Amino acid sequence: MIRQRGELGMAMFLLSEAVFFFLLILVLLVTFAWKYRYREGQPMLDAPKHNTALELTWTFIPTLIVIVIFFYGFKGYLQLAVPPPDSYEVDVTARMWSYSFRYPNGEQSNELHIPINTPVVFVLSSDDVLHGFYMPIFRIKKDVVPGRYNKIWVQATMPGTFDIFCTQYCGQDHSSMRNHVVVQSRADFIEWLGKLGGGSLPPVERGKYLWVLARQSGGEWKIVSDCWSSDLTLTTMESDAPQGAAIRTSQPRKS
Ligand SMILES: [Cu+2]
Repeated sequence: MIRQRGELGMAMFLLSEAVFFFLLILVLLVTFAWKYRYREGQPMLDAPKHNTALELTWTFIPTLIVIVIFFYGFKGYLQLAVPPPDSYEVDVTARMWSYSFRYPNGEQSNELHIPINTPVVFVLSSDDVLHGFYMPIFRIKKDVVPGRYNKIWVQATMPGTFDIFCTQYCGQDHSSMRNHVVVQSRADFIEWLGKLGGGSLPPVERGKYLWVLARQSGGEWKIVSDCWSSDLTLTTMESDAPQGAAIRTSQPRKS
């Protein structure tokens, strides 16, 4: 997620915190080094060996602080890990050394396009080895592991074209395994999706694909709204689900 506001505040907080503790530790270090420096003729005193009150204090207070930090961290982790239920779903397939993207209407592209202000969940799979799906602009990175589906989601808040990288060394052309994500308005996105039109598959294959898609999703298949899909076939296959909601589930999974 792009959070422009708040990011500067967070950076200032971290910086001031770092400066505060740096100065505190430095001043205490110099002060005590000076105060307890070696002096000729001064008798050596016994150092204190045990202080229950002190030890309880420095155990419990940090424990409480760590619990609070964990609570906020876990909240953030859950937000990152669990996509909103109405997310738009894009399948990302990684292979040596490129990405391809498949949208809920079955269309496929080599460049990623997503609509703005919409939660988009990426279902990651690999055709061969381990890759790392990384979009620095959204501060998200997730491994693409052969034999399993990983998920990561974003909600873009500004339009533009941004980088996608692979972060796992996946062979000879790993460094050229780069791509782009184009964030565009919903209208532009739908227009672009429509232009992929008829798609990458020949008609017979496409029919088969749509049939499998509808069969696999069974009763679970909820939506296909006109505004999201250039694909009327799927909409008419729909039986009792409400019309006009966003697309939920999508692609037939490789078995
Ligand atoms: Cu890779």
